[in-house]
Amino acid sequence: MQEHYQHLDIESETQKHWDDQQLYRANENLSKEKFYCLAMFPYPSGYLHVGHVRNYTLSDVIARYQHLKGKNVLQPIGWDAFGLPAENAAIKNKVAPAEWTYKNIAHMREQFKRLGFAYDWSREFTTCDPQYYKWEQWLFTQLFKKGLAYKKNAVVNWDPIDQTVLANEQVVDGRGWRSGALVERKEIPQWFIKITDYADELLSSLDDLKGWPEQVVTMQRNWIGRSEGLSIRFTVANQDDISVFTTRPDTLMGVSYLAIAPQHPIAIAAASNNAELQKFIDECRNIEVSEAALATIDKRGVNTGLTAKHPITGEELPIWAANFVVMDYGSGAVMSVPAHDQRDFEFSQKYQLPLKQVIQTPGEWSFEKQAYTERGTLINSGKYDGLNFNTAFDAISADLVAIGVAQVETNYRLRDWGISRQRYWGTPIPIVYCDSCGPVPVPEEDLPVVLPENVKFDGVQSPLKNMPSFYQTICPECGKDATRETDTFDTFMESSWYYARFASFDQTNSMLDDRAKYWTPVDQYIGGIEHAVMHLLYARFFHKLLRDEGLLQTDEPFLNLLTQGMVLKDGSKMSKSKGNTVDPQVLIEKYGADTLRLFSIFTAPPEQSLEWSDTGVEGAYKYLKRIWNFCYKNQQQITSLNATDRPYINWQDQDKQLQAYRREMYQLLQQATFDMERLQLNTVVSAAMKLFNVLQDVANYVATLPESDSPLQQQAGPRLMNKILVVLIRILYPITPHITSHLWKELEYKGTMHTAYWPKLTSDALVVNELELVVQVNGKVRAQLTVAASLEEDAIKQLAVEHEKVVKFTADKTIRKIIYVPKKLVNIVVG
Ligand code: ANZ
Ligand code: ZN
Repeated sequence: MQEHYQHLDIESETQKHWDDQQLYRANENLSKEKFYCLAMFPYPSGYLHVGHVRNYTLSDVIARYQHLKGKNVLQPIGWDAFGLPAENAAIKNKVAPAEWTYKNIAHMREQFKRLGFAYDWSREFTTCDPQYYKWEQWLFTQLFKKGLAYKKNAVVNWDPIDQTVLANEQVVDGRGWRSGALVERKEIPQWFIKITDYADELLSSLDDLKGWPEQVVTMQRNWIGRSEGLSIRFTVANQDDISVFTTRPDTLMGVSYLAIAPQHPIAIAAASNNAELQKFIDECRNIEVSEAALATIDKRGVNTGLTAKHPITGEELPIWAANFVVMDYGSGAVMSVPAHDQRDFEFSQKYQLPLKQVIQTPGEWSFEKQAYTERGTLINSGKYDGLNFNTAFDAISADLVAIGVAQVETNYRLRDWGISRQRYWGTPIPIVYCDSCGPVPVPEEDLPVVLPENVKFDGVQSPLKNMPSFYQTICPECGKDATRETDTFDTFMESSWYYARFASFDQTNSMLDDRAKYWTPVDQYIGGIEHAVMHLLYARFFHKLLRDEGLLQTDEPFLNLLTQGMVLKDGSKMSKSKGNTVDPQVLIEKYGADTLRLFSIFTAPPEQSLEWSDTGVEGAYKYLKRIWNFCYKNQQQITSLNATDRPYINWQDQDKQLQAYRREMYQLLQQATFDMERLQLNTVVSAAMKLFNVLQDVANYVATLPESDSPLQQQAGPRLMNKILVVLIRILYPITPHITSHLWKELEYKGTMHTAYWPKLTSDALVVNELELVVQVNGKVRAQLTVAASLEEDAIKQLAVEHEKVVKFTADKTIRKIIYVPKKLVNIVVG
């Protein structure tokens, strides 16, 4: 054993051993429980940053821990290779996106290897490989045949100078990033996938995602945005009826006007003899109407001059075209209730439209200032007076349904997923346009439609658009001349199913096979909160599409989700422009991968942001050096102990102080195990650090013990030291796998680190320092719980809640409160 901790030698030697032995190759094994651990795959930007270090270390720690627990673990890695940065680099540096991307991948792969992640490298793939995107194209053609993929007009950002479509990221302050031209909005035909067909299921199966952060579930729920309401028909003299969608039919008697979208057919019809209205409609065409914008835009409108009949009072209500009404939600028309809706209120103030209060306010309410938007008891509503929201909703909808002017309706905020991109560096959309047959999907035997990689950029426009060798083809149905679609897929398509492809990575006959049914769902998924909506929603959607193709058998792709926090420097996000980035490569050289891994795990709980600090990194390095030095000093004693058969020690008969140290070890092990399970990984390191202190205390104490005649007593001290060390090494292994694997070998422990198990708690270990607690549910005793006395309150509560005898009484209830009376009882209050 080397006297000093030589991280570079140790790490390269260990990594070589892993590679040679192919230790992390995964295979299907039905005799073991599987564990699929996955961190969101990286975009090959070209260099490794500290955010990567954190993200992929978290995943690796979990994967290695699950392996120690005896699970059959899969941890793969690949590259999310399509996307705009490659194109921008191509335009700037005159290098083809493919070449740029492959070079970046090669560089980053080496950097990843230096960090010692337990990947099954045999499964590595990149999404720009035709063998990968072929199956995405195939799936698209299946969706097309099922009517789940369709084409319609949609608005894009148009750069009038470069004559090209811009991605949102290429629009800077409303101008094209290269030309500086004011970006226009233009309608062009684009492909969509019907995610709205799955809206209900995407919403309801959120309830099954118990292992997801509540925050992410809520964001998805809001994004899908389900609204239950009523569609009400208003008649308009000499025109078609106008349907409005409302979630507040209880306010029907407070309606003072109708507001319709500027693109509403009635507005367009009315504009033919109303120049002011026509001008307004034209102006609105160029304004973006995002959800967020809607609430805050300056409310504007024009009276159409038409009126609509109130279905109950018969009153004639003015119809206004208004910019706060969007055409593609509900029916593009609103019954406006200024007293109880803020947008309607602002509009009515501006155009002096009447306001009628129909909901009682709790106290005084100044209707000059704002609307009262809470639900409440109805007033000024004739026969409906006195009803509350629910009874009014039911009564009014029953009456309107009875006279045939309304129906109950559900609407979603979620829109169909527009997947066409007018960019080059993406998966070609496998469609051929034929004058006789229309759009024809490319047949399976002609897939993949390969993206030409050797291209030159002339300006920003996709080279495909000027490449007859790509787009000229013949129709697969009638054989006549035809042209290919030159748009490519949104790159969220590739990241929506890669997790499943890792299982069937080398399958050439189908998109997925039975191995995907074995490995999915992913047991632990790890990634940034910035993917809370789009990526995670699209992947959930794809999982259901693949299930409905018969390729998968579960409903959800990711069982547990960990969203790691950001890495900060001096309190702010690291960025090249701020000049506060840290290059992990330099630190790997100087301190080693283990130090970097240890630092990024120890410094903060996984979900919280991590403040980068050079002294922190230095501290992690010192800790590993101290462990190394301890092992070096005691190597002889330990290896000789490990070489002999060791007689059984009855610890009850041993020195009281040694017994106390032994208990401490098991308490720390219990804490570390508990924290590993709940992914509170930073405190696993705290436990390991405390354990190392105990180890040193034991060593010092043993040195003071007098010689004993009993060989067993003589051995007890060293045996305990050895035990603590081998527990410590295994607790640290998932976090710092190189040094621990190396020490395992040097100290001649049985087998290898790879075949070792996570240390078990010995049943007698905590005897003296254990607590017997009573667990109650709603005050009734339901279980007894034995815990280490040192266990923290949170951990105790959690163990109580998870106790099998307790679960029976809480299963279908909500836990309201957990009361802990120290050393006596835990009372779980459910309702
Ligand atoms: C009358 C009313 C009275 C409304 C009231 C609200 C409060 P969510 O929950 O988002 O579904 N609305 C309907 N279609 C619209 C469109 N195309 N553009 C803009 N606004 C639209 O919101 C439903 C409510 O948003 C509907 O209920 C409607 O206004 C408005 F005191 O109807 B409400
Ligand atoms: Zn044809």
